[in-house]
Amino acid sequence: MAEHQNVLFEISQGVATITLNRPEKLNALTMDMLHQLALLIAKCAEHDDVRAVILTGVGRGFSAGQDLAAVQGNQPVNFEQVVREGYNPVVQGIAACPKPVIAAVNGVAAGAGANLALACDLLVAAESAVFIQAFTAIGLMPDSGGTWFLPRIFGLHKAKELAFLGERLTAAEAKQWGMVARIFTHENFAAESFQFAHQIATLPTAALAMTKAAMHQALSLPLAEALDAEAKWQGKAGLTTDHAEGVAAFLEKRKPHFQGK
Ligand code: T3D
Repeated sequence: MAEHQNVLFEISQGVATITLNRPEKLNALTMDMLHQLALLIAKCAEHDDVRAVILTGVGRGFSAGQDLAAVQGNQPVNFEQVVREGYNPVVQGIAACPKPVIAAVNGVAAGAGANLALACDLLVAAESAVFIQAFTAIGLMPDSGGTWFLPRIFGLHKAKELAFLGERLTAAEAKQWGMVARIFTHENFAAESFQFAHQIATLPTAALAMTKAAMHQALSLPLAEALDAEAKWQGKAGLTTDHAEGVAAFLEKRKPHFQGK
């Protein structure tokens, strides 16, 4: 496992695991950690051995968001710059990554920590995980894509309720809303999260990349243009080795072996 001070990175069986490693501060994020995250996500995007990515945390927190100690002091901090240079590249990196990115939310996810999880393609959560839009409590507003993701997941009014009140959303509630795909017990969380990611890594991941790109595109397209884009993406999907393998496996009544190509 390669170690950057507060972010760990490992690739195993087609799954890259990026782990926030500052448990004594609930993985509160520093600018250095955000830069490391952006670099590691870009590495996963490029790396042929990586077919799925897990983002998780060590200890009882996924991430408590911005390290508030780092932005408190005598000098006013330029929050616009922190958001533009720290958080936005991570969110954009996850969105642009042609590999499925899974947030394995092991515990509390607050502020930007919650919204980095929402930026991922799928979320799994420990029973004890909670999501908190903690911004209002410190006189800020949601960032890291919160204003984009929350209304899309919850609808406008529930999104505003979560953002305004900053109340805890439990893992069970998040699953009811469709935001969390699976809930695992705390004891088996790491193993079950890895198993889930590994299952996804064995799917036709080139087609998953196209699905992700097409869905993100479609969010801002009229139906006719989304249909046009779908036709183009499907044209590419139809040329993949995995498509040929999927059809052959169906006709031969066997399990397909997809390579992500
Ligand atoms: O530049 C900018 O600021 C703009 C960008 C903003 C993005 C954001 O993310 S703004 C939102 C920042 N996050 C928060 O406001 C959350 C603050 N934390 C909390 O509200 C609570 O810690 C939690 C609800 C997440 C968990 O509560 P609890 O009771 O389980 O744990 P705790 O005792 O509060 O925290 C444990 C330790 O982590 C503690 O350290 P200590 O006292 O034992 O040495 C605490 O200070 C530290 N910690 C928790 N969150 C942060 C933090 N340290 C620095 N920054 C934090 N965000």
